[in-house]
Amino acid sequence: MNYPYFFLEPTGISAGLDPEKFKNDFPILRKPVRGKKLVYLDNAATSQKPHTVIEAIRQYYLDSNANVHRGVHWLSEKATEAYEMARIKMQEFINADHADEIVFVRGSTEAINLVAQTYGRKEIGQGDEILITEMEHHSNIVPWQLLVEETGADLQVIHIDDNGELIREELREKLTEKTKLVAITHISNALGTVNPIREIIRSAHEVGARVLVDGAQAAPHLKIDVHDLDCDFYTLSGHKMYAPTGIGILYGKRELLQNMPPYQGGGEMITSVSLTGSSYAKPPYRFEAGTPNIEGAIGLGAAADYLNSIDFDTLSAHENEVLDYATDRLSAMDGLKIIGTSGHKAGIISFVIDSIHPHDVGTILDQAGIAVRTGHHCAMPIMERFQLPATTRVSLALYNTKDDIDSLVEGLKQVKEVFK
Ligand code: C6P
Repeated sequence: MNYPYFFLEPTGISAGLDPEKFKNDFPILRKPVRGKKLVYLDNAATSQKPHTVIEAIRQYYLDSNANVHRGVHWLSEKATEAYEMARIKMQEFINADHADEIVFVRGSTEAINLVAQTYGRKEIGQGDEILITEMEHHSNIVPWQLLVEETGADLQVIHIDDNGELIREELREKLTEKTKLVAITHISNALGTVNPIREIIRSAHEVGARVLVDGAQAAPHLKIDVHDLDCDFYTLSGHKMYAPTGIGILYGKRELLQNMPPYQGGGEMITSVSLTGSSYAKPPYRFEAGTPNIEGAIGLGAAADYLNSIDFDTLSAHENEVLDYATDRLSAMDGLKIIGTSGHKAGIISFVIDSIHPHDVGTILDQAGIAVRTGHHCAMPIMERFQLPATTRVSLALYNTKDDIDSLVEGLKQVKEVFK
């Protein structure tokens, strides 16, 4: 890869994975919180950002800030070059066949709404079915509820078992020729379950259904290969994979995007406009109305470079080792119950402890400098399934270590002490 000046070559990362060295790549991790060493275990909400991402954005503003696709001047050319290079980086990151299959959006939420409001409105109608699962984030439920209200289509749901895995028989029963779209998460944000999406995509295609995969939680943990998966749409939120907030991508197969109407109207998504009508640009520009998040796209490209510089097998092995260690240590605690016990998990552990409210757990851990998320995690149907109001969730990134887990366990002992 030839790095222009705004994309710094990621430094100090190689196949041998040294998480302590990774911590040095993330400046915020060296800053104390409440006078304590920060133990950041809320990565599924948003990850911290490496120096190379922060620096790419800084360099962009220092050297080439201008609007994209609009100016003939030097700065605008530089900004456009950086923005389009970021698209190519994301194409390569997920192994899409073409750069025009990558639409920049705000994140997974916007990507799913875009598909619902364009592909969905055009292709799905009365009598058709959309198949989702009980483990979806609200972002992969509500857009489809809005669509079925509008179109008269039907929303079908695959439920989960006590381990937090999809019930396969329901998949077989509910996937029929009426199914027009399957919308499924790659990894559950509240349970950590990794779904067998390759198999689901194949089964869906056999009945003629299209598949949207919500990859918000997968991008930081798994190597994503949309060509190999053969999914029709894949969504991704940059801020969970070490990039800034407010940027993500929608991947769509070229022939699908080409047949989808625009999502929003405005500048840059047209080929011509008169007062009586307009014609629309080709994808991906048709779906990128208005001035885009240029700095975000550049930061996302830099995050893809950062992840690409690490061998994914080594990364997964490290994260799984910390996950297994955390699972063992937490399971050994009296009164602690893990919610989501699938054998196929990545980076996430939800739990309840005694009858202590998760918000109290989170507040006491915070006093010790430990950041976790508590609540329903925007996955209320999962809470209902396990008859819980909330859980405490620990979510890992590549910079987390077994030491972080030891600190967590010590923190939880303090929580138990307070509520003894
Ligand atoms: N989950 C969490 O703490 P956005 O907000 O658009 O970047 O991502 C939405 C989203 C979609 N799908 C899944 C599986 C997700 O986990 C998320 C975001 C965060 O779990 C914030 S609620």
